[in-house]
Amino acid sequence: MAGQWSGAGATRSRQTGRPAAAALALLTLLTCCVRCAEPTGIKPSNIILILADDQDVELGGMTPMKKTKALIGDAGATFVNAFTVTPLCCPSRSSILTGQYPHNHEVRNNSLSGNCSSSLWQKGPESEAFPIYLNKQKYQTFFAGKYLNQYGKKDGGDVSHVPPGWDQWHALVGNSQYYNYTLSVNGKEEKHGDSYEKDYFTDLITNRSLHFLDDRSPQHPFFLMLSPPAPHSPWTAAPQYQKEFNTVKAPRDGSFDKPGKDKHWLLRQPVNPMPNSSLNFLDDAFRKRWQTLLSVDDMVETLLKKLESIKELNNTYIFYTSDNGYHTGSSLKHRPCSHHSGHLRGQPVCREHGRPVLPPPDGSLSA
Ligand SMILES: [Ca+2]
Repeated sequence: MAGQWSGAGATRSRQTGRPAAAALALLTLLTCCVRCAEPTGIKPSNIILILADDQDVELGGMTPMKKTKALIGDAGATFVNAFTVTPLCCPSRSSILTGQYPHNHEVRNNSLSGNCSSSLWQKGPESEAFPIYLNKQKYQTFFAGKYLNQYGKKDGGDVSHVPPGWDQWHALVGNSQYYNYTLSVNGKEEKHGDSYEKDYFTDLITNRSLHFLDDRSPQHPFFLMLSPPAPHSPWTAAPQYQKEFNTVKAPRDGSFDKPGKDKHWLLRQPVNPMPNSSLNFLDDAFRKRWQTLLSVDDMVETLLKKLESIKELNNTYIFYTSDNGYHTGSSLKHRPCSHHSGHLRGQPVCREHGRPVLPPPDGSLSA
């Protein structure tokens, strides 16, 4: 991640467009959360990492998340020029977990043959991922949500495979879903249907994290990693949000529906100009993405209220970020995976309530 630092904790800033490792920078911050407290002998800070799926910044992906911006970004810091290591779910998530670039952890794409949650990954990089370090420091660790795209599949160790370092494990089998999915709950299969109250995945992640906080041991710090499906397809919003943003359309500025005749072969593939059916699809997808994020915004608010009620808010770092960006209509219609800046950029925000957020050494987040 390369970045210009902004927000309450900002002391210096630097403009740079050089993509570097968001994952490494995030790990540095996470590690510092632990190490800063070690010499004093006091209980280390708690850490919460919320990882959205395909949430862009260049299309205004944070716009619907007013509570998250106020409660985390405005109360802490926003990294306004941040880049993921690669714009694809599984390699990016593997980097976040290990701090390694894809050429080192060797997860090349979202398939098993591309090393996504493969046995090679499980025996190698996953056995050295950062939750193991936190667990050794007596952190109570909790995961809920989408892990890696091939996680839980039969050829990837099935649901019985629980990565090391996690005390509580509620991981989605496969790729993002909102209903009708399967979880591995501490290595046991748990199937879900389509009842909003029982099954809506973003809310289930929130509710289970609240239970974990109720059951935790107050003597030790905790680490929560919450990985909601939003705003990834199939873009299924909660019932109360399905009519929101009904006049919003995908942005028409920048490279929207521009011909790519003189560009890379990939950019030359879409039909140009786009037919009305494509434009309608993109506008619909854009609205639905924002609608799904409203439940994530609720998640952030609910969590912070919970932290306040259990008197842990003043000792908790909260990080919010995405595994990769996205685009709708900018030369490539709708996909997350190319190396154009819209797909690489997310906008991480973090907060440590009660103390200044630690600034990076030179105001950037270069790895
Ligand atoms: Ca993703």
